[in-house]
Formats: sequence, C-alpha cells, structure tokens
Amino acid sequence: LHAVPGESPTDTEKRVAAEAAAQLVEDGMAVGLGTGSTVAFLLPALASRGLRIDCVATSPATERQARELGIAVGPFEGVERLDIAIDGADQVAPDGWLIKGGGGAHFREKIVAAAADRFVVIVDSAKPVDALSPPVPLELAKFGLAATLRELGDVELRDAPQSPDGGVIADYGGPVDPPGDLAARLASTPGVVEHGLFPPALVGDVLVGRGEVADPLGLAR
Ligand code: A5P
Repeated sequence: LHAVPGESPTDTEKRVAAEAAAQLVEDGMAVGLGTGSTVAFLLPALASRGLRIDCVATSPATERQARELGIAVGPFEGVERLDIAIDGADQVAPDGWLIKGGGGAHFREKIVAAAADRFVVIVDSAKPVDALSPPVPLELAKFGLAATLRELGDVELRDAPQSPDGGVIADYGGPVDPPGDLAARLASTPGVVEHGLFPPALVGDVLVGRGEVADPLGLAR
C-alpha cells in the first residue's frame, strides 16, 4: 500500500479497503460491482490485476467507469449467480445490518448482493456505527406515489432523477431500531420497490479502512 499525494484521509481509508477487496477476486470469477465513492477506488484496483472476470454493475456510473478501465461488464439478465459482489455502505451496525442507498442504487445493489456467494462490504472508518439511524433510502413506484407516502409516514423525496429502473428515490426518516422490524414493514408496504436495509444474512465480510490499513470487522451475529 502506498500513500497518494493530496488524498484525503477518508479517501485513503476507502482506497485501502477497496484494494484489499480487489485481492479477493480470482481469475474466471463472476463479479458484482457496487456503486459509490468507495467502489470508485475498487475499479482501478481490480483493473490493475488484469484478471479475466465477467462483471455486472449496479449503476450506469459504475458500468461506465468499469468499461473505461477495460473491465468486462455485461447484462445481469442471463446470469444466475455471482462468485463475489463488492460494494460500499452508508452505515454498518455491530450485528451486520447495513444501510445502503446513499447514492440511490440500493435496488440493484440488493439484487446483486443476494446473487453473490460472497458479499464483501468496503467502508471507511466512519461507517461502522453503534446503532443504525435514519435516513433509510427507499425506491418507490411512481404509480400511487402519494398514497404510498401517506402509508409510510416520515418520508422525504430526493431531489434526484428517477432510478435507472424508473423508481422514485426517497428517504425514510422514522426510527430504524430494531432494523428487522422496519425492514419487514417497508418490504410489506405496497409501492415500496426496495429499501436500503440489508440484513446480516446477506453480508459476508466487512473490510474497514482505518488510516492506511484495511481490517476485517468482526460482526456480533
Ligand atoms: C449507493 O446507492 C450506495 O448504496 C453506496 O454503496 C453507499 O451509499 C456507499 O457510498 P460511498 O462509498 O460513496 O460512501
């Protein structure tokens, strides 16, 4: 690992976590690529390994950056499973619950994570928290939006374009704890296409950048 001149301490932590995750990818693997500023450090680290891998991307931004770096990205429609998926997170609870979707990509990110044999989360040291707190990103159907908002209560629409899948990106601002209860409520509310709570069962490893070192986070589950 080497220092990059002018890089912020947070970016260094994102980069070292991303570089550690890139080492987990092996020749011939099917790989899911997440979205966000931490994944932006993963893609060059992966490209520099020169592996023969087939990737699916969780957002147009990731797809674009990956292709520019020469990483093969294909459609996800015909791919049944992935060997590994690597993605960032907004918050990581001690028991492995995550909040994701700060960049609005959580719908695709959850499908990709669920399809992967191993889902690796890469974060800087500000992301592990004692308890999850709002907001929880949502993707909502446009159809019936006002009624869905009324049903959910404390939700703010994001000033963002529709998701690549046509959904409306919003944030739930009510209490999150216990996350399992909120996840069940959100999942059973018609009009909620997906929410940004990821259960511990989805999470394989969490790699945390601390200073210039990436450490695995021990999860209490
Ligand atoms: C994208 O919608 C998100 O789920 C990101 O993975 C998450 O917000 C982490 O992003 P950063 O790596 O930019 O912090």
